[in-house]
Amino acid sequence: MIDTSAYPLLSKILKPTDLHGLTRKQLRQVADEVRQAILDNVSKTGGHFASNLGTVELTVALYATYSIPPDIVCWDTGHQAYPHKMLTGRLSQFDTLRKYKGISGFLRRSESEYDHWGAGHASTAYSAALGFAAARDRLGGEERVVAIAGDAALTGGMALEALNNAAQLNTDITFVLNDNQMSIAENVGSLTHYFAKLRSRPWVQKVELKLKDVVEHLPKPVVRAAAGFRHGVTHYFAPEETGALFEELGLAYIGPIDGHNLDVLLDVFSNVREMQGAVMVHAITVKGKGYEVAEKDARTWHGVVPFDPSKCEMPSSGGAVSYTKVLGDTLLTLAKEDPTIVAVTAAMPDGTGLTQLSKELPDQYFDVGIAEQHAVTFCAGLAARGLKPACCIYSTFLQRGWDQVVHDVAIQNLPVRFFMDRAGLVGADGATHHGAFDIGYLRMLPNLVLLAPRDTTELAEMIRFAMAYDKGPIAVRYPRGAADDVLPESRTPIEFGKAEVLKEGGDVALLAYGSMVATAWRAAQDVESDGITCSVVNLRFAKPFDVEAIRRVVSRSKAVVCLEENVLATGLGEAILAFLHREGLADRPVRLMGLPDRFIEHGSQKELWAEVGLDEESVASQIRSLVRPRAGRRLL
Ligand SMILES: Cc1ncc(C[n+]2csc(CCOP(=O)(O)OP(=O)(O)O)c2C)c(N)n1
Repeated sequence: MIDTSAYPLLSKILKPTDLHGLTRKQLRQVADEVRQAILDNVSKTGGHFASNLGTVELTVALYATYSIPPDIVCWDTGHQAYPHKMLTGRLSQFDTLRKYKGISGFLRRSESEYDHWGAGHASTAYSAALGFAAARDRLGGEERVVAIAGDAALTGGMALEALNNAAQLNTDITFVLNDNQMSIAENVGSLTHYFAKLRSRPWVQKVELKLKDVVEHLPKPVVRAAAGFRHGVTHYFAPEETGALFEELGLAYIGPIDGHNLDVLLDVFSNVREMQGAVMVHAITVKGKGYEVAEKDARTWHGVVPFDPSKCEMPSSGGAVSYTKVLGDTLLTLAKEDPTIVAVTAAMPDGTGLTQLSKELPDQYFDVGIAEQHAVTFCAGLAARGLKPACCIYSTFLQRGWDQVVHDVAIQNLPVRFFMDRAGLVGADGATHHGAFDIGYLRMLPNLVLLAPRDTTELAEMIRFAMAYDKGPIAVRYPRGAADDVLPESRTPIEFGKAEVLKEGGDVALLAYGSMVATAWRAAQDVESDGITCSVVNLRFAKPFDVEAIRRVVSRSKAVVCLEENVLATGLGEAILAFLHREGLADRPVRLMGLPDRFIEHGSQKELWAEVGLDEESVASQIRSLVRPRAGRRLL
């Protein structure tokens, strides 16, 4: 529990309606205390930083003017909703932010009754809020519905799909566009230029009377007749701008407004709450607001590790070379040698390791925005016309482009190379970000080859292998962070569909995939002290897996353990078990180790591996239980 006495007014706000009745001066103080609390606490725990400093006034103003409950607020992604958490009774828990069993870094419907919408992936809030509004209209209710999304979230197709649907539903809803001109990196695409154009218009400063006039003097049926009313309001505030995109979509557009000017925000929101139809409030904010270095370099300060706030610098992460860096470096080297290689990211140049490549080879680099579906099909087009696309993407975000992988890549058998970072448990980002499903969702697809390296050196080899492979789609999955360097340095070259047998032993065959190879190796060493001998197989390929190596090693073993950092349902273990049955090799005990059939929350990777039984100790005890089912009795 943090000491909340440093925030005398904020600590008294336990729910949004506690803000009602406070003077504007007091609301200003609450906002200042929220900003201070973000700095004090996120600098200790790490977490999303710049985005949250940018939403302080927006949140205070919204919660001071809307009535929550019953009103509903849907935050997009949720990485900018720490002020929301602080105003909904969770200030004292900020020392547990993103920690094991602590509060999540995103919104979770299970965490708080005020988290109306859970997220982690971007661009969902507008759709969800429309669902809330349409359900209210059908079920009967008076609550207002608000959705807040960043400018980069609008590069995601789903947000635009929702806006396209909004006016047609003829429902009352407030969309807020939190425009800070940034994604994690600079925002991309034509919409961002369009927003810049809107930003250049005179800012709305005095909304209250004008808007009230409009609302009060329009008879209800006219107000309900959405188009006329909306255009009326829009033109009231922005007479010089016609044909604005939002207007054309049938929304009333109000903006741009200063997203840090509490007075303006309070005026606007208290009036917009009374408006009918779909309204878009365009608020201009500054990512990192109030912490100078973060304002200047919001990209670096988007997400932070613990830092000393007085020093104004982010400690360097140091340590072993990450998988992400190896991807970036290797692809850069290959792309320099071969100009037909192109790298594609969906708004994650830093996270996927492509930043250096983007600087050195800008013509061989594409950032398509938060648009994973488009990224995949764009790569399919690039491949169809003869380039060699590397689609660099997190495992969790490729979920969004799955139909595109099936329909546009696999069915057409196009040689798109997928490099899936953050496969397995990612740690503090939690359930929405774990790469828990990709083995299943890719293994089932005809034509697609799927592999995973045992360490970073092998990743580099697999990248070379994948970029040279041109017979169809191929995907390499690798985990967050750096590799465990426990494995022997001797290596065999990557061969299509071939595993690498690292160690042979007669008792238990450990068939391990990707990140689990090192864990299997450590567990095998551990049980050796009990006289138990294991084979350790680095499977390398999940599809096609090496039936010969598996047949050979298993037939010499008394028991089998399959290990993967993926849900067991649809995982590689299930496929191997089916194979062993077909081969008549399932007559010995076979254990499948992987992620259980539930969503895993946040925590350090170590804590989470221990929780799900994928740490070295759990694997070793599984091996012992196979060899000695009852204490002291060797059955096998
Ligand atoms: C589908 C998806 N792709 C990528 C991400 C990674 N991501 C997290 S926040 C973010 C940038 C969001 O920018 P914006 O919506 O403008 O909000 P801001 O941080 O600027 O407030 C990205 C790309 C994600 N969360 N979801």
